[in-house]
Amino acid sequence: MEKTTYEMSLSKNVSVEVYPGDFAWGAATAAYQIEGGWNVDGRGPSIWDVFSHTKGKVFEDQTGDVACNSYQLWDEDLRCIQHLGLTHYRLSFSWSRLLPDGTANNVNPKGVAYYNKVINDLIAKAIMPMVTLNHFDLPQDLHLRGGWKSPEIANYFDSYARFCFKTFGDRVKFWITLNEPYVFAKLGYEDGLIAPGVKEPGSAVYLVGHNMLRAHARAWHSYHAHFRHLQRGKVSIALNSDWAMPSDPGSPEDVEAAERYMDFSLGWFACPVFRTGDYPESMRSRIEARSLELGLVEGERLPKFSEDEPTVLGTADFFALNYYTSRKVNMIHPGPGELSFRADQGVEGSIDPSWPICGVSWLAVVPEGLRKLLKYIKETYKNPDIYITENGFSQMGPVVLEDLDRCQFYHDTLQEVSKAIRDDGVNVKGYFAWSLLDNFEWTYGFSVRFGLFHVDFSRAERNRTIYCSGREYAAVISRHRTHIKLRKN
Ligand code: PNW
Repeated sequence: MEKTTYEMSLSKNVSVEVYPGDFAWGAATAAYQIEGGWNVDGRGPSIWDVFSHTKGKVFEDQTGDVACNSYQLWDEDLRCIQHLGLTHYRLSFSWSRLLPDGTANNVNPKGVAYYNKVINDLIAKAIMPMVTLNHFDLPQDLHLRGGWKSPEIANYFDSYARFCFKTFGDRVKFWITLNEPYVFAKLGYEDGLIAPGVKEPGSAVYLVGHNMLRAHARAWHSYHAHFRHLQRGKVSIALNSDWAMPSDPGSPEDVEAAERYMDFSLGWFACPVFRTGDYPESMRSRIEARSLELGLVEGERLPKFSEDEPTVLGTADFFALNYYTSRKVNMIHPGPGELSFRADQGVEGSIDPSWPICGVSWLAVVPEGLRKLLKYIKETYKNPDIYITENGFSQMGPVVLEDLDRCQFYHDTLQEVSKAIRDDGVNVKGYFAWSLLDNFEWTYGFSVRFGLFHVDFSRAERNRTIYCSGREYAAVISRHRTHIKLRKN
């Protein structure tokens, strides 16, 4: 299709010249959201199979049983990836497709063959895979053994990670251990909104977050000790964060509220890994004080890091950031009897009425928040290399293939990223759009579409059709590649 003048001008306006030559231009997906093939070729069940098969959990009781059918249609996905001209593709492994009961005692050869094909096909086209080991879909058998609440999970995860490093690490050079521990722990164990649907406010959330950090750290240390010298790859953990700004920048209370909002979201995981080896001071002191008020023992809710275990400090070779939105923040003053994460945090975020909402209600469009967040990470976490491992814009309701507002969104966002690199000196090394394809958007099912390609879920073929925004993104990548070639000559 001919490019519209509008589209051309948008992509031309992104200042591609500031991106480093080896910048990663990517898109991301996750196994349960795209693969389907939930019960074929020896795959074991995950907590998401169980959750989505439970009535009333997902929009219209939809499931990921088929989703984009990427398990059968990988060739189509590869065509989409090539069409965009991506240099990198972020996917996740389905743990229970590789190890049906979650343990390395029982390997599923068909699962290994599937991911070998995906990885080999990518490499053959000079596209670098970035692999997330676990993106929300814990094997159900491990959940029944205590799952993320059990300390044992770190052993299971470490064995799985070693299996993956050994099997695929000759070709995979970017590993993400876990995706968004904040979202998983908070929505899965505090609010009960996503799998495994546990609602134990103010307690399980910290235990699960802690075990996710322990599991991540174990896997990083395994890579570092046994694989790095041969494979020369990098390992990190994908952390999501809003950018929090004070409701009234002139109010010291609101300024403190915004800081605490960051501590309880990004800092919860980034502070142990990148800064101190422990949780942020504001988390420790608030949770302790409120525990005392509730008559609970100190350290019972927010666990302590054991000195007998490998340290979590320094267990990331780059900073993997998922950014979607921003919040205006102010203090709240919950009663002393309220046991919840929100009460511990003691702040609340709201959406500025001037920010457009795209698709889902939580997703206010604030591209400038990304630039501020990148600068904050540079200053707070020792100027790391940063990969933006997810960022995107959703549609709800009737499908619009000429999605000009999403084109505008990608344009504005990439503009902010280039300012972060050029004007703020942030080491941004890559950008992954969420998502390559419309897919199973967790509790929203297929009603929310994040893809650069539209997927027709009403047809068995699951036809993929590029959106205007996909062409826009492809044009930016192509301009960057041309620019690099010219610079070299
Ligand atoms: C991320 N929320 O998760 C995930 O990594 C993706 O799997 C997901 O599809 C994407 O963002 C878009 O939502 C989130 O409810 C899931 O605030 C839920 C929320 C935020 C992020």
